[in-house]
Amino acid sequence: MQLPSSGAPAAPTSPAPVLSPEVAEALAAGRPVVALESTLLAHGLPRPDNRAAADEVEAAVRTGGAVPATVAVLDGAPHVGLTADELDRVCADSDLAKLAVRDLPVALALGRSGATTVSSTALLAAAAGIGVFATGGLGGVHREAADTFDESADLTTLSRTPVLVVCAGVKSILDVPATLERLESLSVTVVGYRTTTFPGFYVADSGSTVDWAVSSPEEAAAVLATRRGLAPGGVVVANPLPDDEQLDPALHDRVIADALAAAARAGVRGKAVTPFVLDHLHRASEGATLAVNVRLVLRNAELAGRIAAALAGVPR
Ligand code: PSU
Ligand code: MN
Repeated sequence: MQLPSSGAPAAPTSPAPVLSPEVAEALAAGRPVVALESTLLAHGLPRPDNRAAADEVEAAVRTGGAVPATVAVLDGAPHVGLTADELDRVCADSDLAKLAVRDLPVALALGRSGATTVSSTALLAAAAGIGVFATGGLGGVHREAADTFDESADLTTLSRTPVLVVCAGVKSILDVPATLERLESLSVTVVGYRTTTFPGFYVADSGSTVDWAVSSPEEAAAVLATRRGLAPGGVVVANPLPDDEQLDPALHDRVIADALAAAARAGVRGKAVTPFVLDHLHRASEGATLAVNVRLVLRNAELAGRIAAALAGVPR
């Protein structure tokens, strides 16, 4: 299939992101690069296991045929592509801030450090000219949103940022149908990977469906390239775990209900909710949710690598 131009349209930010040497070289040569977020490492996975996961996720991008570029803010500088020492720092620091787009100006202006969420990673990836990005699950509409108004800035950012995000749907601690409705209102393109069943993060089926499926990395790349020519905003590629790799759905429903009740009892609010609930799940399931979480991120990273390779026109 002949794809339209593979380079990302310029979406410069000031200050410009600091690129690692490998990422700078790959981008200059037009080779495929995949952005990775750091919030899932710093706030979604427990220390010290998160450090090994960081390497595994980067290796999965390479298996897919692209160069990994983990994104974070270090001492006020936005970094796209981290060295091993920088990954050590992001994974070890228990005080690292969680930075969505609205937090970036403060961290950059005041010389602070932080992990980037889907929203801020998407912004910085686009600024660096990277079109493809992998995460675990998108943020979205929280189950109590009718009372709390808690909806992740991931959604509004994807409505204006020209990136393709590979994810296992949205985190199943959220209100999945409401999140899909918001993605529709925000005109974010959503496709399933080889299925119209919308995944439920830890489980293969969220109970919701999407209208479209792509059947190959080339088709996903063509959708992104076409979106860029049409309208601002991004593409979500929802990549479910295979049935035999998902969390047992009965265990899933039980531990999620417990974790949400614990968050409510503890009075956890705002951006602390997602890390609190993920941590509770990892402990309540004796590591089962953690293993599945890492597995789905690895699968998404590899698929993102293949999509980035297709976008760059690299034959595989
Ligand atoms: N995917 C994971 N684990 C995570 C996240 C995604 O497997 O921890 C993070 C992402 O960084 C996402 C954030 O942007 O959770 C959403 O947080 P909030 O609900 O506060 O917007
Ligand atoms: Mn929130």
